[in-house]
Amino acid sequence: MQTAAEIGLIGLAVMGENLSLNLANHGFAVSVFNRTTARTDAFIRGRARGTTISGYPTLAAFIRSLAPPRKIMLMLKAGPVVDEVIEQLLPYLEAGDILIDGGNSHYRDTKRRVVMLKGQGLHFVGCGVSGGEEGALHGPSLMPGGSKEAWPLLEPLLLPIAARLSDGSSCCSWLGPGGAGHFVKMVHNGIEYGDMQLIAESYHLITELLGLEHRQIGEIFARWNSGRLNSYLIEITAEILSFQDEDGSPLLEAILDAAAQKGTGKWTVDAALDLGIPLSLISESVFARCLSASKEQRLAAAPVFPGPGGSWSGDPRALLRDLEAALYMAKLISYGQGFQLLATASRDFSWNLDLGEVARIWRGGCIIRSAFLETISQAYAQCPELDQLLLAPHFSTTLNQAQAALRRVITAGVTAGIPAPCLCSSLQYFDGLRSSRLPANLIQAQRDYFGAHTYERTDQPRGRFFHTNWTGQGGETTSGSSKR
Ligand code: NBP
Repeated sequence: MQTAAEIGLIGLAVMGENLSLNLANHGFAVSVFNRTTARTDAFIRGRARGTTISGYPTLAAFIRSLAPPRKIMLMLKAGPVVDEVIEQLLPYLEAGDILIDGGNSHYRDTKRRVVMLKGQGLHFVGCGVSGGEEGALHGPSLMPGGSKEAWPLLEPLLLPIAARLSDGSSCCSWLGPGGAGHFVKMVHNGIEYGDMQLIAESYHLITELLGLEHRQIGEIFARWNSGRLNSYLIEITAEILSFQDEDGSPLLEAILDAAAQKGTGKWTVDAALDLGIPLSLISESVFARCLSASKEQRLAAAPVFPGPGGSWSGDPRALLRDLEAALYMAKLISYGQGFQLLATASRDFSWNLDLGEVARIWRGGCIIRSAFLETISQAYAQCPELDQLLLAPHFSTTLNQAQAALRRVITAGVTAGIPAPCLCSSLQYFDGLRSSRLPANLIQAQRDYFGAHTYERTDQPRGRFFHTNWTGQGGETTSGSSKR
């Protein structure tokens, strides 16, 4: 008789297949189910042949194969599909069973599902999975959160299959209740958007200002990858730049310059707006993809607006040194903004996120993995209550050292008319952050002038609000809706 499986997995597309193989490679008995049975059959006959994976044609048979309390991982298209499958599963489940959603679900959906299933005696865990196909198979970064009661039963299954750091620790850690896991995964993806755009802007500046060939630019990125910019995205950029099409020309040149966005970048920006966090760099990266996708408009505008013209003259080696420093500084600022978003969500939603631990589990397996994340873990280890990552010693020292380089790079780009929205945005944020006085006094005056929204005074304690009858014609009544 077949022994009961330790975990079940529903959804055999690229992520589900690879995660179930990863579980099997770690010795777990895995049952799998997929809506389209032909896919299950092909998997069992193909990649899963000779492993501890068993496939089932019906949900009833799949559920019967699982050891109680059942642990079922959903690797499904995010959205209503997850609710549909939960509905289909409910008649078969018993109190204490655990559902793990490993897809890119919205954190609000996860929070709702945790509450809904708790009412039925079931545990629901929203587990961010990052690392794509390779990560899913060899070790992803896993970001679980939700029903804490499930964690002691899941820990022995999830810790071994996640990526491992050189100190032997696993890139998986319990993050918090409700939608905490999926929120952290969402911010991971937002940071990924920012990193990718910053790298793309650097490539664009090198191409346009220095006129180097793709192979040479690939060598520059490979060199950067051996220094403080060391990361998966810089590494693959070097490889992409050197990759040749069938005719020997760089494949990158043949790829259409219109980037897609699937939603997690937008969700991150939505969350930042909801929580009032200046997540300017990631926001710019989403908008940069939107502008890139407006290819027809750009083609129409190009001949109408010729730009400044002229060629750049300067020391190419100095420009490359500056660009490396500028890229590192902009990256620091992006992560500073991302971690501020995490800190605020943690406080507002009472998640008690361990931000140093978040940085640690992102150091392996996931798309934004990099050496630099260790620096963030160290900053939070030294000061767990750190309010602004950029004020931690390594960060403030680097920003002070690199700001002149960032200004020079941006000046070169702006003068030549080369767009670098995220590099520019990082400097704008930095200059705003280090300004003890901003022109928001005028904004408050304007708001009070036209809408009686009131203002605070510099010569009075915070929290006391004043209204001025600016024209002599308004009354003394103030707006009750926006004292801020
Ligand atoms: P997809 O996101 O393409 O989802 C495909 C799976 O959903 C298939 O198993 C499909 O079954 C199933 N499905 C659909 Br579509 N509609 C269904 C329904 N009404 N009822 C039951 N099953 C249904 O797969 P993926 O790319 O492997 O991603 C899985 C999850 O992991 C997603 O949430 C994704 O955002 C997330 N993720 C993906 C990556 C990545 O690199 N791809 C990385 C990290 C996270 P079928 O075979 O019968 O159509």
